[in-house]
Amino acid sequence: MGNHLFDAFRSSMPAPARLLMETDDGRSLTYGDMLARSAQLAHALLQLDVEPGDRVAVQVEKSPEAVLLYLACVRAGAVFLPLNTAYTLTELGYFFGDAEPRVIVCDPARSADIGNMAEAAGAVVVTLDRNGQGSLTDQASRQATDFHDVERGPGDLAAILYTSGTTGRSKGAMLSHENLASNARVLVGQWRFTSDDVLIHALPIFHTHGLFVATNVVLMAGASMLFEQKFDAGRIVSLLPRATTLMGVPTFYVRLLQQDGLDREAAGNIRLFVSGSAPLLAETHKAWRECTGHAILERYGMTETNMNTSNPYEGERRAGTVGFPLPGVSLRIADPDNGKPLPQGEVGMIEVRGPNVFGGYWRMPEKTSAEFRADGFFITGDLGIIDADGYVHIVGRGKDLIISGGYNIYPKELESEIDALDGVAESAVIGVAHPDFGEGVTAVVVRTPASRITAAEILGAIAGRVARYKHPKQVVFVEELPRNTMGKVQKNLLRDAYKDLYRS
Ligand code: MLC
Ligand code: AMP
Repeated sequence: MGNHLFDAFRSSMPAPARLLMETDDGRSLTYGDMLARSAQLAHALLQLDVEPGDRVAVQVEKSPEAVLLYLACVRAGAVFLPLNTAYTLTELGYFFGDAEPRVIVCDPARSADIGNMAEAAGAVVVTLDRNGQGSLTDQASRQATDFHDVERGPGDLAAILYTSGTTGRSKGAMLSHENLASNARVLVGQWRFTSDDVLIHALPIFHTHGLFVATNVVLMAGASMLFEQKFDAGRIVSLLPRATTLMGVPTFYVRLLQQDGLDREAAGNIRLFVSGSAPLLAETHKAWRECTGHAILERYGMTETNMNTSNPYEGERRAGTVGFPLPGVSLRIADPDNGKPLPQGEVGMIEVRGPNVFGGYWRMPEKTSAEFRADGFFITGDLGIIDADGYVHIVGRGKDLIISGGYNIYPKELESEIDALDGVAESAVIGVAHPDFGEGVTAVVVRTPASRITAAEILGAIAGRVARYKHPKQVVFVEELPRNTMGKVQKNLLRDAYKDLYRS
């Protein structure tokens, strides 16, 4: 049977001496190195008693070794479970309790704290730092450089990625070998990736965009990447002449446009700029075209589905749209209440079905069935319309979700934290237009009578509990929240009232 996903990477692997990645601190890794070192890590995982289907939870800084660990998990038949490096210990506690990992890989600086939690969860803790050093790599360095990949079929789990839930409880999206392999294969074809491509990789590798869209596509094409620890606009401009393609969230493009050196010449070697994870403003699309001569290719996806749609490689890349359903993906606009397909041109719920769509939420059968229609379509929570030419437009969200700099933030999680504070009667957390992040997290708070709680106190209280990127950029105090006749907070009125909060 083989190992479905890794065999797919192997089938397009170039000669061992070809470069897979080069880092900003001058390290390089060839495809041959990748094979040998992921084999060593796979052996190390087996020595830690990892069995097929076991979860390996990973909260580590971006490094080549972190990518190798992902591949080692695939090869060892384990389920890779990446976690945002910004997550607090409180947040991690939930993930460990829910996923019950066999192994937790973390930064040495966190191993003492995580060690205590891991013991309770029955997991073993090993370390890996941003330079690729740690107890895991020590152990791996003593292993053989060849490995007989553990057999895994198309439907076996390759990864679980947690995605925040509307009720505040995160849900683990279960992604199979075929979900990942099929999507990467389709994207390689649609975006014309070849082994000659050099991708600037400046995204985090704990979410779908940086891990699967960027890394899997590079591996599936036998291409290479300039692997950046984090996004630095000035540096990216200096790398453009050495690359052929860039993938980013809209904030990347907004920030790059502010750089002096960005022009047609600087972007002359690039054949493709891709944007996704959040809406790219039509004005950014236009400004980019004027500055570099390139039309950014916008695509649409989500953790649960990988990529669903893409603007065309050849043909018009229409600003403000996410293009056409990818080959193999069925996409319909449906009545949100009953899933009945709506006529072309009407706004409704975007629903998708295909080999890219996940199998369900980890140990949450009710939540899974609530988000699938009987005929297998997944209810994305995004509202859209298909225009007369077939382009999909995302016009809003049926879910109460904020996307800031490409990260998802569910208001409910913050509202629960803020409402629990002494001196707070209630709160509503909203996303407000933000020039850098797209949406800025904003807390609208009603104090209890006589309370003098301040914004700084509120932010201080949530500091150790929720990741920093989720923190409100501003807290505003009001006497009461607007409600409709049903008593529901009218967030649309709040969004309107504060729409200029971040405009300078
Ligand atoms: C960082 N900060 C953010 C933030 N990122 N605040 C709000 N929104 C964000 N996205 C805060 C930090 O907490 C910190 O706060 C301060 O900004 C500076 O931190 P930093 O690390 O220096 O930030 P910076 O490097 O500037 O990061 C911005 C960014 C980054 C846009 C480069 O957020 C990023 O890489 N975003 C990409 C996210 C992504 O990959 N999404 C894909 C999800 S998959 P303080 O208070 O400490 O100063 C998906 C599916 C799909 O959505 O379709 O792709
Ligand atoms: P996540 O759960 O982090 O994977 O985020 C997925 C969500 O990001 C989707 O449901 C959309 O709301 C949003 N998204 C992704 N790509 C785009 C895009 N190109 N335009 C608008 N929204 C997007």
